[in-house]
Amino acid sequence: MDKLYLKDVEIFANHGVFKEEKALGQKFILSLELELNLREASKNNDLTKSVHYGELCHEIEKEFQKESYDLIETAAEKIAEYVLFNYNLVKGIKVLLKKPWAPIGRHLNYAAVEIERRWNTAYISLGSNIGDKENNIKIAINKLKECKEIKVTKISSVIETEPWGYKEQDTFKNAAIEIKTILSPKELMTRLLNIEKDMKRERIIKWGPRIIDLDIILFENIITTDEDVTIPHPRMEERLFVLEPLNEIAPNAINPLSRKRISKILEEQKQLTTNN
Ligand code: PH2
Ligand code: MG
Ligand code: MG
Repeated sequence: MDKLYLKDVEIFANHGVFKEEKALGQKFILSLELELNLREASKNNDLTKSVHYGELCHEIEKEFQKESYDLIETAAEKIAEYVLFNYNLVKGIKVLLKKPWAPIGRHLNYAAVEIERRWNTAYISLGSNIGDKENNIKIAINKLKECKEIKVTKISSVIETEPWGYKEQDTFKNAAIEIKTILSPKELMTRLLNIEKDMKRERIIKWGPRIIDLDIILFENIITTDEDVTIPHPRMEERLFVLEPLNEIAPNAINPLSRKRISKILEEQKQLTTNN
């Protein structure tokens, strides 16, 4: 991806753990690396298809001075969020924040942090088999839309499915959505669990009846080994109720473990079910 840089911008601000730093302020040196596609801007000589680096420079200075944080980590995070929330064309950002006058009683060139944040693509499967099932799915999607760190970019239709795993329960409604998020997989998982809790989800029987279930199926091409957040979803390839809606919105997405496209996985799974 193309890059746009602001390098070594000097900004006077009051971030620091020590009260003197908050009172007196000091010099910071901020460098940004924006990830965005510059092709359209360059081909048509069109600034509206890029980021005006002059404006950006003034905007981030204002943002950087608006509040005083203890940590340069926090100050850098706020700048990354500001750019990702306010500049639509920017897909990702690297922020390098240096503090050359860090008052630590030693000479040093600078103390610094560097962070990288971006809008990642993830696919979420939704299911409900209690109450107004379709409406529960709608409510969950609306709650996701309310998070500013999440953009819902595609929504499948809602399909009715037979219960899988634990059969003695009502039929399900299932759907899938595509999101763009700046959250980590773990943070996203926490948001999903909070929405389930908000909607009074109870966990009684494994694979049993539920008001709402929100599962991360894919997150970019990440493969986790984490016990709490297993990505890709370990049973995604066996479940038509996941594959059918997902295939509607992302037939070409790839399971990084099997390296197969969703359309292919669905076709194979359908074959298996009809043969058995
Ligand atoms: N969810 C389960 C278990 N079984 N069956 C259907 N049809 N749809 C689901 O969403 C579902 C299920 C556990 O997450
Ligand atoms: Mg589930
Ligand atoms: Mg779940």
